[in-house]
Amino acid sequence: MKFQLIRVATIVAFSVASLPAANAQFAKPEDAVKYRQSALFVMGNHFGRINAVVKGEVPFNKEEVIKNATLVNSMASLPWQGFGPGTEGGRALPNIWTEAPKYKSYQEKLQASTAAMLVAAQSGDLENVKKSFAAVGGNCKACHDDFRKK
Ligand code: ASC
Repeated sequence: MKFQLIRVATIVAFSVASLPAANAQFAKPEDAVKYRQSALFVMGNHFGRINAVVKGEVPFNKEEVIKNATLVNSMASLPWQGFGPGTEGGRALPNIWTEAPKYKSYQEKLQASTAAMLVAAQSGDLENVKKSFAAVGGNCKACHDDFRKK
């Protein structure tokens, strides 16, 4: 009986330890949805601040753009852990889970482009910033078109 219990406890412990990290980090699926929406919101907000510079609404200040590009680049790695198994909902289309490799490739493209935007910001050349900004925006849009509810 005691041996049985230890066996069960061991199996449970190992099963929990091998759960995907995304599940371990959120108490309930709604928390994962909230997390990913929050991360995307913060990313969008800082991207929007660069947009204002690109559109000429706000004067180009290299240090400010570097700050915002750094934040966009950091945030770009976060939302995806909020799309774990069993977290369907919000504006997420079901193909996020059925076309996982494609979804992942979009994430990677986005992250490559946000890293390039940061490099562009550091160059201090507004034309570089504009080009790299457009590339990031294109990646945001491509993913929204294919994976976000209209
Ligand atoms: C933004 C923002 C997005 C993207 C997207 C680009 O500023 O919040 O989600 O740009 O609209 O097409």
